[in-house]
Amino acid sequence: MRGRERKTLRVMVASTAFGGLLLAGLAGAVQSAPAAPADAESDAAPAAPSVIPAPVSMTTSPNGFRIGPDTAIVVRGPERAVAVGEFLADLLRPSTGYALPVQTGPAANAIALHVTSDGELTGEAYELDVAPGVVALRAGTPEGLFRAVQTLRQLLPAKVEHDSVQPGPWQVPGTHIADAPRYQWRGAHLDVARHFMSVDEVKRYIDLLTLYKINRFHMHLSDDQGWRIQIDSWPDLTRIGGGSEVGGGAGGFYTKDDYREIVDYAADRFITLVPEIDMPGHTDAAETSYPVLNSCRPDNLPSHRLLEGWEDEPYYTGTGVGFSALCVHDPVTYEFVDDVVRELAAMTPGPYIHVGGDEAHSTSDEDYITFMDRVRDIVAAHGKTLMGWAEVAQANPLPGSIAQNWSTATGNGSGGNLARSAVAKDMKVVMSPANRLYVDMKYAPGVPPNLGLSWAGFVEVQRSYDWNPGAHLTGVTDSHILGVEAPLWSETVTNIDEAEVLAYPRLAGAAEIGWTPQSGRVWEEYRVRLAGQAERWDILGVDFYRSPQVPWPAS
Ligand code: TNX
Repeated sequence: MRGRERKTLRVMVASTAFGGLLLAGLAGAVQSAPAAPADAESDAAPAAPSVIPAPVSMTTSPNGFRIGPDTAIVVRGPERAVAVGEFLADLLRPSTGYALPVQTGPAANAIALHVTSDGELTGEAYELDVAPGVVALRAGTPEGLFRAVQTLRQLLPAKVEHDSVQPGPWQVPGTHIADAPRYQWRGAHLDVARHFMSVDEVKRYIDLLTLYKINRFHMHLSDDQGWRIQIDSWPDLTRIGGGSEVGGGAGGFYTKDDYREIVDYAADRFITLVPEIDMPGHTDAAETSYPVLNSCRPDNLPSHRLLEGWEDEPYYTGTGVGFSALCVHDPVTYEFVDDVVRELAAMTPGPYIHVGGDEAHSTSDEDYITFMDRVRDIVAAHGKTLMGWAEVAQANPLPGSIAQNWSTATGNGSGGNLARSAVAKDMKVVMSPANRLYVDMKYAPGVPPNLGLSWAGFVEVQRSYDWNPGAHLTGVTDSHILGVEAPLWSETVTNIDEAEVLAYPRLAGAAEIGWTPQSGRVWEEYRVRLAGQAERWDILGVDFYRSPQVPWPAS
């Protein structure tokens, strides 16, 4: 879609105040806007923008804005809004080569960032207007402004992502956007336990989440194959338990300073870190570190040493699940959990602690409930909201705690019973159905080679995108659903480049599922916008999967 054939993506919106959007349905996902006259001034945009997630409402007009040497970023709002202005400047300066001062005074050619208190815009909602001479971003919070900045970024040519000076022009199409998310939870999960990822790798992953307005980053910090977070009161968790990973590699762990660096990096991008310590199963690395945690097993051995073939192995480096467990009836277990949760809570500014709870196949149902009810009280005592995989709904979590549904079931299927139990217990639900949102599933047989699993089936890009979280499970509707999250388990993934092959393009779709109203999401239109990301990903060095379902430009 080139030249003057510009198009308008329009989710019909009737609103008197932006706070109360009335979606009037999608009148043809993509509508042609009148072609610009042949003599349209040179500020006309060169191509229709491919914004992901699609904004609630977006119209384009012939004339736009050009960033030039005299452009300034003008911020009105609290200090945090100035930081958002600096983020935008840091993004634009390397490729444009312009000074782009961030200032509070007026400018002739301004990108204006304004936190308003008129009450119509709340949370992550924002408005963005682009016209000759001015780009105006308005939101009720710095967070909303930050999301608006990601939209502006995608309205600019992809070459803006380069870290060296590029030739202009730096044209932004004339646009009016009014936007706000469907769900408050738009998450990405990364398993750093099966294979360790360095702080820089994790930051790189966060950078890409940022572009798509993802606002939760869930780190799976412990599993059978490795313990990844420093806990001062149990130092062998990392000294011993940090030293392994799937396949026998060296593993690794985050010091508390490393962890805080990740927390801060995410927070600077308005992303809340959700740390997970998996229990009562998936605990072999902890058991290997501390024999005292093995009082309930023969010879006080860590679980893996009771598995055939692993009797003499110092660590578990395979990919089986369900063989390990904390000892539910030993008081030391709760001293351990309390210490870990206390230290983790103290270094985690976000309100959530994820306690895993999945695949506890070596723990009886009765013991599981006993254990999780104790854990519920521990997490509450440290001032945090409990989150767990949907199995936690077997126990008695507090109202308002969160169940993460990973079942492949739909409709009335029994796999949805845990999520329905969660609803019955006044929990909230985050939807991560494995056959839609698990980005560690292969796309197709043998694709990509040597990466990904297929226990939940093959998940091509359309399958990943084309479903409605609010109509997925009978009895689990939008009033119970906090949002969506795309997990990336790392049994087969040894570094962040491999992670990206699996995550992209599907993670962009997960972000849109979480943000864009259902009526604004149409696969045939989305695949065209997705193709529009290719140039940006190429510049950012994302080794994404070129799905045959998507009309990618020739590379
Ligand atoms: C199931 S889903 C798991 C993980 C695996 C994953 C692989 C869930 C809560 N547990 O232990 O890594 O499948 O796809």
